[in-house]
Amino acid sequence: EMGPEERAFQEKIDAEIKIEAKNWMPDNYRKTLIRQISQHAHSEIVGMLPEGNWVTRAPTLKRKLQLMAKIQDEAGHGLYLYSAMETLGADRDEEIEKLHSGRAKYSSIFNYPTLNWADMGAVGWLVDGAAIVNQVPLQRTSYGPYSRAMIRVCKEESFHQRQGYEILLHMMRHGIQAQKDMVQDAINRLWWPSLMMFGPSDAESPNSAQSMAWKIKRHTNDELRQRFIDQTIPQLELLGCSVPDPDLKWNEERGHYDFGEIQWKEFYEVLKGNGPCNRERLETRRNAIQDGAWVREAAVAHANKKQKQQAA
Ligand code: FAQ
Repeated sequence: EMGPEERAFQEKIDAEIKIEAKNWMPDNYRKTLIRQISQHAHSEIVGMLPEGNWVTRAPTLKRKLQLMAKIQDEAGHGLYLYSAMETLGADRDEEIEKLHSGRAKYSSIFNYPTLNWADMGAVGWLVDGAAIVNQVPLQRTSYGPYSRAMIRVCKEESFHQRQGYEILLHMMRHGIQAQKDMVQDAINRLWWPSLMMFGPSDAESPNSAQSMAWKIKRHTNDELRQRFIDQTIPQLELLGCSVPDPDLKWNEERGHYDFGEIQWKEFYEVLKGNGPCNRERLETRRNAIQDGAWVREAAVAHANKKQKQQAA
């Protein structure tokens, strides 16, 4: 049974009026948003690591600059999202501590290794591609600060997606056979994990129904996964590559691609911390925080000194 405050809140949602930080909101709406936005922020930050792996080995100066720019964009997205999360009263240090102690989730995709240069293309094309399909509707999410953050983030993600695709197209059009093989190998390894980014199937998604009613999510996990596949396969064909799915087939009647069964056992293992790189990713993040402690201390000391000088 809804109280009068909650009824007024739901009416606003139904009328597509954004909820702002200082507005009344149900506790669970706040909690759900803190959960989703913090996981999203952690994903952006941990998501820098698989690509960071290739900065020193990018094949040309231009590729290296592009890659560094992309990784810096992801850092920006993370900081932007942590700020959106703080508007809900969550504490950034606490949430980051949950990540470092393995109590917070981040996207499963970043627990897979990046083994060859074509992975930088495939991450941009598939991972940022999946991120865009998920995030374009989030520009209309009901919480104002999150929706506005998504507008800028989506613009940058579409640049990332194109730079990734261009890496692969270049290797396929101008590469030697070994380089073409690297492209196919990267797609083989990253295809299924990219589909898992959209989360469990609708029947197994505990949060979807309430998040849809609150318009935090605007489409279900399965709807977005299908949209991603439908728009990605023509791009795959232009590359002249294939995906490791013998069941992938255009279904004329549905007007969508049919596809094979996702290995959900693998997905849940990765969520439990048992993916190929989970431990390495968290260790890298913990070390980064420790190694950067002196910078934060110096910044605070400098700010204090400035303040004293101004007071004098
Ligand atoms: N990995 O009930 P649902 C990027 C969890 S893009 C790990 O369906 P929900 C850009 C889920 O949290 C990636 N965990 O949950 C980039 C829940 O756990 P909880 C980040 C997953 O929230 C590119 C449980 O399973 N994007 O970073 C995953 O309604 C390249 C049950 O699931 C976002 O976060 C998964 N794949 O729907 C950066 C987008 N899927 O908390 C660098 C915003 C599900 O109950 C380089 N988030 N779980 O314990 C969302 O849209 C939603 O949170 C979903 C999940 C769709 C991810």
